[in-house]
Order: sequence, then C-alpha cells, then structure tokens
Amino acid sequence: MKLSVIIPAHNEASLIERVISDIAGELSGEKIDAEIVVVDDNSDDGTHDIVSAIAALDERIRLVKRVPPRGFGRAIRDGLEKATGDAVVVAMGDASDDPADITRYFRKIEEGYDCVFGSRFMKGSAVMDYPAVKLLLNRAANLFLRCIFWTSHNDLTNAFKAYRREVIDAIKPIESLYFNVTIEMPLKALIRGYKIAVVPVKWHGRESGVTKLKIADMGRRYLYTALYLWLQRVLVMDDINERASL
Ligand SMILES: Nc1nc2c(ncn2[C@@H]2O[C@H](COP(=O)(O)OP(=O)(O)OP(=O)(O)O)[C@@H](O)[C@H]2O)c(=O)[nH]1
Ligand SMILES: [Mg+2]
Repeated sequence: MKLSVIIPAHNEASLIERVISDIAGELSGEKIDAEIVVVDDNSDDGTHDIVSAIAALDERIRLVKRVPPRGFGRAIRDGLEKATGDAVVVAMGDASDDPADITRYFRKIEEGYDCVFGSRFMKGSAVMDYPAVKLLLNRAANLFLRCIFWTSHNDLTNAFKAYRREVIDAIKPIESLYFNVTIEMPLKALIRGYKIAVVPVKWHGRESGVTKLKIADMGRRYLYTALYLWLQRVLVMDDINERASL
C-alpha cells in the first residue's frame, strides 16, 4: 500500500526543509512506500526553490506549484488531484505535526480503517505552545461540532488526518477554498459512516514564520461549512448514500 503525504505550504522557507526531511526520514525508517507532495502556493520567500532542490535529489518528493489565487483548501484539492497513493495524510508545513504520528496513521489504515483522526485532546496526546486565544476558540468550535453532529470526536478542526483513497473519492467535490476544508473533509467522512480510528497526536505551535490563519475571516467560513454539512446530514444523506451505491 502506498501513502501520499500532502503538505500545503505558503511562505514556509524557514521550516519546510526540516519538515520534509523529518517526514522522509520517518517513512524510510518505517519502510513505508510513500511520496511527499508539497503544494507551494505562490510563496515569495524561497519556499519553492528549497522544495525544488530537495525534489531533484529524491524522487519521492514532488512539488506542485500553484498559480494565484491562493488558499489552503485550493492547495489541498490540488494535492489530492496529484497524489497517487492508496491513502493520503494531510500534514502541515510548519512542523506542528509529529512525523511518528504519520506512521501511526498508516498502520491504522493497514489494519483496515478508512480514516484516522488524530486528537490533540485525549489521553496520550501532547500540545505544546498553543496560543491561548486560539486554544479557546478551538475548544469552542469543537464543542459546537460535537453538539450539532452528535459525535465524540473532539479535534475535528485539525487538518492532520489520514484517509483512504476511496474516502477521498467519495467526499468529492471538496468545496472549501480556505481553512474551512479542515472541517469539510472529516465531517463528510463522518456523516458517510466510514470506519474511523482515533489516535492521540503530538502537536507543536509554530516556531518561526508567519501564521496564515485569519481568525475573523475563518469563523464565518467554518460556520457555513458546518451548517451546510449538518443540513446535508439531516436532509439529504439518504440520497447521497443511494447515489454512492448505484
Ligand atoms: N499551499 C498553501 N498552504 C497554506 C496556505 N495557507 C496556509 N498554508 C499552509 O498550511 C499550514 C497551516 O497554516 P498555518 O499558518 O500554520 O496555520 P495555523 O496552524 O492555524 O497557524 P499557526 O498558529 O501560525 O501555526 C502551513 O503549512 C501553511 O504554510 C495557502 O494559502 N496555500
Ligand atoms: Mg500552524
């Protein structure tokens, strides 16, 4: 089974080399057949040249160069189109995720799970340097999602998750252009009833570079995505399942 690790990156020159080499090292050590697809979104800080140089030396590293307009969701969609693996992991380009957790995800997919959702808020997880305001908003958003989707998943807002290729095909078209894709993908998998493993993950706050998340803008987009998927689940899930089984 082949794994594709998709890394969206916008202006991550200070971190991207370390991120790629740590993940590539982990996957080689674990003898996992894998590719790393870095989606550079119009960076102007040299990210593209750094990744391009690494990709020239290692055929497992692939660089996707986007043209404007940029957006986290657009980058994920492009990465998914280019990925050739039987399963995909979306991982961040700012070194916030632990490469060892990618192996844990992959092993769960090998066991037969359709998706693996990491949680930063369960026994065995670790969260370092999470800015207080973001943490508060994160907990509020996840509580809201837990209530309206009646689920025990408590970290749906983290994009770092794994999906089998079949799940990705079933949840297309992915609509979100921005960070709201972070909840669109897991919520769609959840309401379609896929078999989901939950594992504790380690997460580290950004050590350098600049945040791209604009909280004020994102609030309304997250709300829109959550509400339209809630309506989808309540009103038309039967139709969607029927279409999928045709
Ligand atoms: N390709 C692409 N990647 C993006 C875009 N926006 C953000 N990213 C990447 O997505 C990942 C997450 O973005 P961050 O800025 O770290 O967002 P965050 O984790 O909410 O905020 P921090 O507290 O700064 O870590 C990073 O790897 C970014 O480089 C974009 O428009 N296009
Ligand atoms: Mg980050």
